[in-house]
Amino acid sequence: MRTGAPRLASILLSALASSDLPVLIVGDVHGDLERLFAALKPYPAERWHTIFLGDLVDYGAFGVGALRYSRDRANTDVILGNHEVAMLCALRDPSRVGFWISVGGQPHDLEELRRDEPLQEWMRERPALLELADRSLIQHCGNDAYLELISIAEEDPVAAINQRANDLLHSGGESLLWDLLSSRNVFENQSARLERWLDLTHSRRVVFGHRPHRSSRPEIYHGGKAINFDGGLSRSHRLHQRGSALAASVGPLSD
Ligand SMILES: [Mn+2]
Repeated sequence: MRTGAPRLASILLSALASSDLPVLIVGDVHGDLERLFAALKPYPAERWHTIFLGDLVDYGAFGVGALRYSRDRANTDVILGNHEVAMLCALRDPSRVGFWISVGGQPHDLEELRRDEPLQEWMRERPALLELADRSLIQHCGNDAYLELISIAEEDPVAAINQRANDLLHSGGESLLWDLLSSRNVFENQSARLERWLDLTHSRRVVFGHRPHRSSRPEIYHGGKAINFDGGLSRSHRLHQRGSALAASVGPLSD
């Protein structure tokens, strides 16, 4: 039975991070609201701590809609993907719009974002990394490129990386962040790098999206130490595979 003090602590924690709820992970949405809603149907917001892995925008027509939905959903965290960074870069610097369109940017979404300054600021405040109480580390890309944002001797590398990413988004440094967050996924093939990253961040596993896998469930590597939840949800993504399973991108994070 719980005593008073831990119960109070748990109430405080859940107010901060919905930590009493089971975790639901949502991989890259890329503007496909219809498939997102279908995938979320079995998971009511009030019963899950939902975590979006970033890349809600680009390719599909409803990028800003997906951002607003994730922002407003109860008990939800949203982390930063490389496509949010590219969109913020295009927003600030018109010379970058062409590049952003070449990676799936939707001009109508940019205009919508331009009219919504609170949404812009909310995007800039998204963390690059999220640590859960069970020592799961949540991030967009399946690689350790985030390390290039800090000196390796940081006592709390996750906090330092988030701070540096936040600084870059507030000081015109989106290009650097785009380069790092666009690095390809390596954890599935490079277990030594995965182990080093887990060690450095004091994590037991890492959860990411970024590059569509081809399984009907989230793809699990190295005995569960790395899990990819990008199941190619968006029908507009250049790597979308017809008939890709909703459950490949959206599902509970097991214990
Ligand atoms: Mn990505």
